[in-house]
Amino acid sequence: MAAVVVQLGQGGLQLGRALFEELSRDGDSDRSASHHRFFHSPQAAGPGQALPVARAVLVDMESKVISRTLSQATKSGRWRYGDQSYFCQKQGSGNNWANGFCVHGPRHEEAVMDLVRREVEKCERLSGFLTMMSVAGGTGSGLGTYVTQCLRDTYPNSFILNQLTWPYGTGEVIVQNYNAVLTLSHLYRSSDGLLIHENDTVHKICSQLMNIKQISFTDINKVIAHQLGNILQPAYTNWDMLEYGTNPLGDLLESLVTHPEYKLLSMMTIPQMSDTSLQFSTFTWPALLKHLRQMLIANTKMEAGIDWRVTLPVTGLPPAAEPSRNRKLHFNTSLANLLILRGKEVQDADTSAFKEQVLYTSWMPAASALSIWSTSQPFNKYEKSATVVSNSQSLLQPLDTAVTKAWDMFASRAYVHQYVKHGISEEDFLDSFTTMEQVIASYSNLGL
Ligand SMILES: Nc1nc2c(ncn2[C@@H]2O[C@H](COP(=O)(O)OP(=O)(O)OP(=O)(O)O)[C@@H](O)[C@H]2O)c(=O)[nH]1
Ligand SMILES: [Mg+2]
Repeated sequence: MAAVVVQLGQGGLQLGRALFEELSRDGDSDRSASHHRFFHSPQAAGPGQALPVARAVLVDMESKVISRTLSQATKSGRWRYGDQSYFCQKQGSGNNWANGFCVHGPRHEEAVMDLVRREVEKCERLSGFLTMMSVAGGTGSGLGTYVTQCLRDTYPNSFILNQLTWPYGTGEVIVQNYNAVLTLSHLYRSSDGLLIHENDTVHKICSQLMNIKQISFTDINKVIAHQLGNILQPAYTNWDMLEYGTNPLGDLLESLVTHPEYKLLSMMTIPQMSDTSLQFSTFTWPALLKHLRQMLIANTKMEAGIDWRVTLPVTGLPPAAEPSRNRKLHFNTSLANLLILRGKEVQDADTSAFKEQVLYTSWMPAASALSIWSTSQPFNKYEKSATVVSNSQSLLQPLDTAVTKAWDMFASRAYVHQYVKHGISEEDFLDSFTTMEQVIASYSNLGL
């Protein structure tokens, strides 16, 4: 089954291109299956026209990033975007969610949905949509939210996964927390799952694991694209029965989003390192899985600086009998996890440590909370890699911080008039805050 990727705003355009680049580079994996999911092959019309074409729609309100993205893709020499797969205007949304959502959205709905429809018609069977955007600007976040609602209305039976880039905490955009709150609260109604990457975390991966000195968005996007590739490339959803996952977005969402109140997904991958370090490293499944499990329970999204003091309570003991350190160092409680293993000797990997009930909220039986995908095909240059996509408390902290900061600004009505001007009322803001408070409360309760 194929998926259509909808890339919106600067962040979505740049990261989306990095994703197709990563998928097109993964030459070792099952080419036809992977290829078919995200590319189609047009009838060759002329020189350069025979390259695989990404199943993508690009949308931005400025033409600059679109034209750069299109030409960078063609320059790869391995794939390209369709000649008429993009929509752009002359002026961006000025980091204003309301401008994207209330103005550009309705105005350009027909043109954008027309592009989407044409891409959908090229899919023999549609798995669903992967939309990619940052939550801090105006176009990706505002227009992206609007387009997601249109997708939901037009394709009620298709899966929609929104990949969202979370801004740096220190922030380049003064109203980023407003935009993030408005995006999440609205997407919570129309999307099937929100997979969030935090720029701060990925920046740390680039500096501490990849040893990059001057970190650019290109570096950050490569890391995120690698993580996404790990979940989107083909794998067996049931190794013992040799069942092959045919619906990349549906399989993922059905494993992880089992309750409409919980749609926030985060992910961690191991190993991630520079090419130089990789040459001198060997990996074993027990070591990889031990580290990945600790990353999950201590909520460290990278291998460096894992806090090994965070432990799970010993099962069977009443809370009072537990060593006090267990209660002090809060661990990350999960609702559901998807573990994805790629590489040599994958059949020997012992995954039982991810199946323990204490990892999961009490009302979710571990047997249905954990899904495992695996394949002996290595992914890109890593001979073995392990990834966990998690529906857990791991995003509580960035979410709580953004909502608190946005609320503080809203209390003094800072910048609110600029949103009202474009059609968002104070009431809408309040509704969004209420939705987010509810989401935060639900995730907090997982740990009780
Ligand atoms: N990871 C990543 N983040 C990006 C990239 N480009 C921008 N961002 C982040 O995205 C946010 C800014 O949003 P943009 O995507 O530039 O905004 P936009 O959607 O184009 O909206 P307008 O420019 O307001 O029309 C900031 O938080 C940036 O950190 C990128 O290539 N990769
Ligand atoms: Mg922009």
